[in-house]
Amino acid sequence: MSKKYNVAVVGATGAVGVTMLAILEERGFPVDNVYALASSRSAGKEIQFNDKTIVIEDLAEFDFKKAQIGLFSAGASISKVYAPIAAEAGCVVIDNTSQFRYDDHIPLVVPEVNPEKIANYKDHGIIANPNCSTIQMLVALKPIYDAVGIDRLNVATYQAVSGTGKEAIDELNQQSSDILNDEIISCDVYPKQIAFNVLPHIDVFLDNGYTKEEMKMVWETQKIMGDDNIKVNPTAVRVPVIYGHSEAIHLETKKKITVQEVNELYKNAPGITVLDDRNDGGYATAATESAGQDPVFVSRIREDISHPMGINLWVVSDNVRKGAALNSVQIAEILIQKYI
Ligand code: NAP
Ligand code: 12T
Repeated sequence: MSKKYNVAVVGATGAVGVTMLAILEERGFPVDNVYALASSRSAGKEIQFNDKTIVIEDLAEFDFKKAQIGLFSAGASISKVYAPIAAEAGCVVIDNTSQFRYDDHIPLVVPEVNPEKIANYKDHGIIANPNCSTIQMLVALKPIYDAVGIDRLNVATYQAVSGTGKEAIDELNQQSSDILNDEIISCDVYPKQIAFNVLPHIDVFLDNGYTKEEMKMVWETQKIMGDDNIKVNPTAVRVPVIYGHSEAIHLETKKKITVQEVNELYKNAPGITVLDDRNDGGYATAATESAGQDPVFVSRIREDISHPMGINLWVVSDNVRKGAALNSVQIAEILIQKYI
């Protein structure tokens, strides 16, 4: 009989945690016991996993000696406290928060880009999962980077509210309904109206005028590509979409590459689906193609008419799946195939 693993999902009642459980089930991950952990508010509630009823447990009371793998998505402050405790107990942590991503000794992994870094889990027993916007961008850029190099990129994101969590999904739905019914709206999660609006602000503002979400794309791209010289100029924007981040990416490559060559590269690229018919509707959008699906969709591949080394891409993917839960489960699959 092949080996089975005990898996703890931390933040199991959240937008990402629920999807982690669904993806473990869908992909037939070899689970022996699954432990669904959340705050004391959720402890005692029941969920279904592989036709079994699982009772949600309080994270604060859980003994991590019982698990070999911990999938964490309950926020950075929770990971800061509990990931080292889990790792110390012998449970390898795959962490979805920003807590450990920029630590030199902790691998930051996109399986299609740098799977070999998973081996470094041994340093601290923790592997970090990148930010959703970085993951889908790097899946799309890796084939081009390997073929011709990338000097610089400009990117504007159009990010779904599910990236913030379940309360943000509720806020978008409630504001939309209130506005359509001529009621007064309330803004609790975001500082301004998100329904029927666009906000140039994700995560906190930093001293350089960029937001932390924007700087994550800079720091994480350089770390994952292993290239401190790649220049990244991001603008991260929240849009009233529930699932699926979109990105307009403008690349400057080191050697000239044509649209036809990019299409050729994408034919054998893992995790990518090209949809680029250059006619009405012949492109991917967040709600119609990416929501609930695994691939990173690439559309609108064009040579930049203003720059000799420029290529433009439109990249769309489900932020909760490939941007978080799926990427973590793919890391766990490699971990068990090769290392534990
Ligand atoms: P969410 O829908 O708000 O869910 C938060 C989860 O954390 C819930 O399960 C919640 O449990 C749990 N939690 C909160 N406080 C806790 C505590 N004191 N002890 C134990 N569990 C606690 O948020 P989400 O969208 O799933 O995101 C969760 C985190 O994942 C984010 O903060 C972020 O760090 C990370 N994330 C990463 C990415 C990425 O880009 N890779 C994307 C999205 C999210 P209760 O239901 O009991 O409150
Ligand atoms: N603030 O994992 O609000 O660093 O969309 C992911 C998503 C932080 C993270 C968001 C965020 C993260 C968001």
